[in-house]
Amino acid sequence: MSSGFFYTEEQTPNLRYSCKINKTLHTETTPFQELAMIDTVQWGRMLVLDNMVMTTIKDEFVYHEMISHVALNTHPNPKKVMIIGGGDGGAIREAVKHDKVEKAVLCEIDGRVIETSKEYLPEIASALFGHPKVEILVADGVKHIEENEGEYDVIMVDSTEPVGPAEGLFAADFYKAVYRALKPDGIMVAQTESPFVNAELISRVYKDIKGIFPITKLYLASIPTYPSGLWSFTIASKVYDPEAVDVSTIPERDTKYYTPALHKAVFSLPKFVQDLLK
Ligand code: AAT
Repeated sequence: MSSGFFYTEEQTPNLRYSCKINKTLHTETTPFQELAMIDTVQWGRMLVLDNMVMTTIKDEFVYHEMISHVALNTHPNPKKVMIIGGGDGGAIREAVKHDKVEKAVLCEIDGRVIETSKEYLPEIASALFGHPKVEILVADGVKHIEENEGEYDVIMVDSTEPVGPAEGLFAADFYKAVYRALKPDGIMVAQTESPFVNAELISRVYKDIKGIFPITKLYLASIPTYPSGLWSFTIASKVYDPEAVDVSTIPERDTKYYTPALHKAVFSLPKFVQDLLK
């Protein structure tokens, strides 16, 4: 919903978020969702899907670095990586920074997200312009994961909220299929919403994933344009413990949020978040 000079999002029936607009650059109805590109004063250009902020130029680094580098620095040899969703290209841009990543496959259901991100968010979509390590599939991530077994070292679930096309990406059966699609020492990471706004979802998803993978952990990052500003990621691993990584061996990379010290620190959770995982 945009009224007057502000973009306003109804984050929950009790919570609205507004930001001042310079210009609405593009709107369309894709076969999957309502898509908008809005230039905002505070956050620069913003991708909005179904009236929810997906990413913005000014704060995208937090989400994209944190969904990718924790898993990729935990796996000793992440050769083949899958990103489900993530059509803006931010997560795959981070993935290809790793020398050991030989191939990064993006499986995005909505080709229009990819095309409009290349047009309006080229800084985020930089790896989508013919990068040699990148393969792009326009397909349903649930189906792709079900059809591939033992294929990937790391799978990142960079999905929209659990409504519409992304509903299946939060289901226990999907996590079982992710387990099968991973190699015997594979790692998955998923964006799992806000501990303030989506507490029940976090508890349920964590329990489901913990029932499937031997190692399951949750970590947090501060993302100002998402509901409540505090965001969670759930990481699950067959062999390597993300908290046990010797962070002194992590090579220096071009990041703005992630650091090796932070990699350790993010697993120290506030008490109310620990309580969601019991
Ligand atoms: N990189 C941050 C942006 C996103 S967008 C998530 C993407 O997931 C969208 O482009 C959407 O089209 C895609 N998607 C949804 N369902 C599927 C599916 N079944 N298969 C493949 N792709 C899918 C994430 C924002 C996170 C949180 C926002 N509050």
